[in-house]
Amino acid sequence: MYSGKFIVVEGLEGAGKSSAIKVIESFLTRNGKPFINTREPGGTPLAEKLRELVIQTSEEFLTSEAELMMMYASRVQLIHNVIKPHLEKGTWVIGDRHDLSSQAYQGGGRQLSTQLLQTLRAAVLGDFRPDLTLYMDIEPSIGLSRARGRGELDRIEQEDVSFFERTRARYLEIAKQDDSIITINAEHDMSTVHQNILNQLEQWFEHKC
Ligand code: T5A
Repeated sequence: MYSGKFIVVEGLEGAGKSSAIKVIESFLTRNGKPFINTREPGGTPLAEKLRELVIQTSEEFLTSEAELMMMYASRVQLIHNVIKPHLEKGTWVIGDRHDLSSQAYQGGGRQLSTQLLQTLRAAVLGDFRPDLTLYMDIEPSIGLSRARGRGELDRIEQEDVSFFERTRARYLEIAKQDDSIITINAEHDMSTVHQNILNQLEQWFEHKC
């Protein structure tokens, strides 16, 4: 349908998404594919404002439902104004998180109902999906200790470990049922993780591009 392709990197905090994205960028450059990067929540001026609101700690309690709606408001702005126009003209898009994050964090972590998530996704996204998702799987305590090493924790990162265990369980459950999601063991050392990503990308590219 689109001449560009949409590759998404997903995973818990500290899973190594940023460096995984660099591996994808060099792979696309070597293969002569023009690309842009996006992040969620965020990626447009309005969506970046929503990101600040949803990630920063504030005095007012943010309900799980409002959190979910803000993720989708940000996502639909990004898809409509940035992702689809680029895919249409043949530019590839590398997404730092996308809809799977809502399924895992708000569905698994926050325990919002599957019915609410499915209804919202169908209404807002229709059948728009990434071509490939690399899910960086990591034990929450390892990811969080890496994230802590980077500095102050944001509102969501301050959740207790059981929140991230539920989030991870939902990621794994969905990844098992969807063959456009490839799970990468993110607990290995960086060079092993990067080599695994590269192997998966090469196989996928050979079959789908
Ligand atoms: N969210 C988002 C929702 O709840 N619902 C949604 O729908 C969406 C879209 C977004 C937050 O919003 C939530 C999820 C998040 O809580 P974010 O900034 O996009 O926040 O995401 P974070 O996960 O917080 O980003 P991080 O920067 O923490 O994660 P990364 O990018 O995975 O981690 P990275 O690459 O910076 O690595 C962290 C540290 O670990 C080291 C790195 O050098 C770095 O110091 N590291 C390794 N160390 C050892 N071995 C390895 N293999 C390593 N890989 C990386």
